Amino acid sequence: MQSLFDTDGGMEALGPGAAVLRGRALPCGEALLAAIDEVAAEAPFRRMTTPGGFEMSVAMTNCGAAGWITDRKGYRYTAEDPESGRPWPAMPAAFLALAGAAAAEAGVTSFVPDACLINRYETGARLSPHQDRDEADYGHPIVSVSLGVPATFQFGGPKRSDPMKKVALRHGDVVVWGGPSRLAFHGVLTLKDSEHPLTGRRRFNLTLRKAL
Ligand code: MD3
Ligand code: FE
Repeated sequence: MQSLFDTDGGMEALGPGAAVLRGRALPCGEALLAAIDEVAAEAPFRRMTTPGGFEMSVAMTNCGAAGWITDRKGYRYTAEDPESGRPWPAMPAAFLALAGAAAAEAGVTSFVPDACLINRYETGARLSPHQDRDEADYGHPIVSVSLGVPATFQFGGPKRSDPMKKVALRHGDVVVWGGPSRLAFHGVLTLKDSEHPLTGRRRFNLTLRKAL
């Protein structure tokens, strides 16, 4: 049985508790992108403002019981989309199935996410290094799914000053971040101009979390 800490057989360890499943979402890529379009029809992508007053270059939306937002007041999860006042769209079944299967492959049984942040990168967009600390229980992993044009992801340790290593994340790559990697600093370098047959010049990233 493979676990987060093995590197054999299609699973690559990025760090302690972080496993890359290369191409794991390739068979369902078109279904995931269709589901993203359905979510965005109800809850459009928007560029949010950080507490410091900067507009993020990455456009975001959410689905599931809880959605991650930022505004001048801070970072948090909400049950409703602040733009519409309505609940976030339901989590598509294809997201739940992929997240559960990927977590199981990495040795985490019964992962049932209640929040999915959907990030949309256009050429020039970036995500500066940060920790994901707005969830109730860091014992649950985060599953990320990369779609569309490739990006360079950087990932360090629990301190901002820890050295960061770079890894390419391509269409269909799934990463399970658990254990000591759950609170690692991470970010995405400026997206280079390139094209993907399914998304044009864009990259989408799903982050599936148990937030509540
Ligand atoms: C490592 N998103 O939404 S996904 C984010 O590609 C975020 O859009 C990036 O960081 C993106 O918060 C990276 C990979 C990822 C997600 C969560 C992590 C890596 C992580 C949490 C802890 C450690
Ligand atoms: Fe993050």
